[in-house]
Amino acid sequence: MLTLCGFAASNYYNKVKLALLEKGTPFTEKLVWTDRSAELLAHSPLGKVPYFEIGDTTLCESQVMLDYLEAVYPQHPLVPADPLAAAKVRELMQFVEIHLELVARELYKEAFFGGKVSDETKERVHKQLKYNAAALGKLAKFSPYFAGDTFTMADCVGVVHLPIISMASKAIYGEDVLADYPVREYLKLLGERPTVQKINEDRKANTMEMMRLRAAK
Ligand SMILES: N[C@@H](CCC(=O)N[C@@H](CS)C(=O)NCC(=O)O)C(=O)O
Repeated sequence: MLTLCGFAASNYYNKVKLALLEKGTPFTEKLVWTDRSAELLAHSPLGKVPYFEIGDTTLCESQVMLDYLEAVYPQHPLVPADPLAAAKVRELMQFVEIHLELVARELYKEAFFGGKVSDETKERVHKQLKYNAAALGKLAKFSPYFAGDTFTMADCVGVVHLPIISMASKAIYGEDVLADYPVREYLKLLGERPTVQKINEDRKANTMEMMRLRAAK
């Protein structure tokens, strides 16, 4: 039995959870906050979530976790059988994470958590985000799924990261760097899936809990 560790407000946690739900893989969830505790660092080298507990070992890095799932539970595949088509799906996922999510992440402190990001960082990130967002169209399909006509693991990335990137850029720059893409229609389509509805419900509940704990500090 797999245990998914982390918290449901995390986009990377939800990427993996959505893949588990879509594949129908049995799993349990363990609530782990990113508190840099010795216990967490013993399981996840940088104290990041998500990670799996599998027997007496652990596995971190969401993409590696998805690839492990695909290898061990090949039923309900989330990548095409053709190796090149599968690589194209992963290319899109990696592009979004390295060139959009990780870039936008520098804004989250101010966009979502009441902190402050320097003007220099905002300017640098804005330039990078605009440039990278323009290039997303070379890989993303939205036809109607993120990587083409079938739901794939790229959708586990699209549905969790695209809204956050849009929200962060709107909060900081007053403009959505993804405005040229049909993100709203895409999220509406994916929102019809019970798996995505479950992710969204759990995310909202966990975000409330996170805010309650912060306020109590
Ligand atoms: N590359 C990692 C990124 C995971 C990540 O950044 N998780 C965030 C939560 S959404 C986290 O653990 N942040 C706490 C920290 O960086 O200390 C993955 O794909 O799993």
